[in-house]
Amino acid sequence: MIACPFLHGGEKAFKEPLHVGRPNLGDREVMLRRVNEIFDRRWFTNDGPLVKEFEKRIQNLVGVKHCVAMCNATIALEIAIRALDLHGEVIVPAYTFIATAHALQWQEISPVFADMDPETHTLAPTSIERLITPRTTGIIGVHVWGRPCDTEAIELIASKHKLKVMYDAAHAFGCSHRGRMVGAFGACEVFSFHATKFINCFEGGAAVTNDDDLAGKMRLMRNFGFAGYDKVIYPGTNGKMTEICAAMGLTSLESMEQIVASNRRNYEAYREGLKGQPGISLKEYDASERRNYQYIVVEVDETNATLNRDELVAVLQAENVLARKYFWPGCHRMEPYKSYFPNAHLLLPNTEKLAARMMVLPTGQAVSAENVRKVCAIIHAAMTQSVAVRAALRKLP
Ligand code: T4K
Repeated sequence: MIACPFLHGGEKAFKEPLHVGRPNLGDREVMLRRVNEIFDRRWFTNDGPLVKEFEKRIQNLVGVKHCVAMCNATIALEIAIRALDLHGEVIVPAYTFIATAHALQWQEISPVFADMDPETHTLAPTSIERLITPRTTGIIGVHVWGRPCDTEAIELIASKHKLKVMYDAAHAFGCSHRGRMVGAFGACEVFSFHATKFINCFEGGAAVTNDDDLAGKMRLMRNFGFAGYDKVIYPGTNGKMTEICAAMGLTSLESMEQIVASNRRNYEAYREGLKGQPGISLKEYDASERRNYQYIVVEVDETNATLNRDELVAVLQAENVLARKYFWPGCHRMEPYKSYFPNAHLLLPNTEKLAARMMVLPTGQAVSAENVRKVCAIIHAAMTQSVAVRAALRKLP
C-alpha cells in the first residue's frame, strides 16, 4: 500500500472524508424510543421532562448545584455574560473559537485579547494584568482542548482587581482540574454539546454554577424573562433547549465511558504513530486527571519539520483527511476585531507563533485505530518526501 497516493497521482488514501468533528452516536434504539416518547407526550420544548433530566444528570456528573441547559454554548455564553453583568471590557484569550469573543461583542462589550500559555494553550495569567483598565469588568478563561486554565492564578488576579471570572468550558465537559470536575470553577462555566463535541445534543449548551441567584437569572433570561404566565420580569432571549436535543444529550451521556475510551485509544494510537517524527509533537493529556481526549492536537514546528503546518494540512486534505487549523489565525485577526484592534498582535507573541503551527486531526467513534495508523503513515511519507510533496501541492487546483 502506498501511504501517500496523492504524490503518485493515485486515488485518495481515504475514499470517504475523515472528519475532525464526526458526531458520536449513543445507542440508536434508545434514542429512537425517546423520540417516540416525545411524540407521544407532544411536549417539544420549554423546559420539558427530558431537559430537566439532562440538567440533573449534568449537575450530578459535574458536582454543581445548577445546570441551565440551552440551545447552544454561544447563547449560553451570552446569557451568562449578561447575567453576571459584565460590561465595558472583558479579557479573553485570542486563541479560542470565535464564539467566545462574539458572545461579548454581540452585547457591545469589548473583548480584550490576552496571550496564550505555550504549554497549556490556555489564557496566560502573566498576560492579563497589563490589559486591565478602569473599564475592565471580567475575565473569561477558556479550557482549550479540555485542558483546564490555571484557574488559581486567574482568580487571584481577578480578586486583586475586583473582576468577575467565568469559563468557556466548551471543550472540557467530563474533565477535571486538581481533582475537581470542570464546571465548578469561577462564577459559572459553559459547556458545548454541539454535534462535533464528544457528548452532543445535535446543538446544545449549558451554563453550570453553584450560585443560586445567577442560576435563577440565567433561567429567566433563557425564556424571554418570563417568571410565569404573562409576567416578564427581566430582559431575555430564547435560549431554550428542545426535548429532541435533550434526548440526544441523555443518550450520548449514557455512552460517555465508551466514547472517552475510543477517543483515548485513538490518542494512544496517534502518540505511537507520530513518535520520533522530527518537528511533530502531539499535545499530551495529563493522565492523572479526567480527560475526554476529544481533540488530537499536533504542533508542526517548521524549524525542525520538512513541511510546515499549512503544507501538511494540504497533503492530508488531498488524501481526504480533513485536518483543521483550529484556532488559526486567532480571534484578533478576524473581523471585526482585526479592524477594531489592528495592533493587538503585538501583545500576542505566543498566539501568533503557535496558531500558525497547530493542526487538529480526526478522532471520535467514527475513526478507528487503523484509520489513525493510516493518517500517521501519510504524515511520515509526506515528511520524508517533502520536495515531491511541494511540487505536487503546486499542481493542485
Ligand atoms: N467556545 C469554544 C471554545 C468552542 O470551541 C465553541 C465551538 C463554542 C464556544 C461555541 O459552541 P456552540 O455554540 O457551537 O455550542 C466547529 C463547531 O461548529 C463548533 O461548535 C466548535 N466550537 C468548533 C471548534 O468546531 P466549525 O466551524 O469548524 O464547524 P464545521 O461545520 O466546519 O464542522 C467541523 C467538522 O465536523 C467538519 O469536518 C464537518 C464535521 N461535521 C460537522 C457537523 C456539524 C460532521 O461530520 N457532522 C456534523 O453534523 O466549528
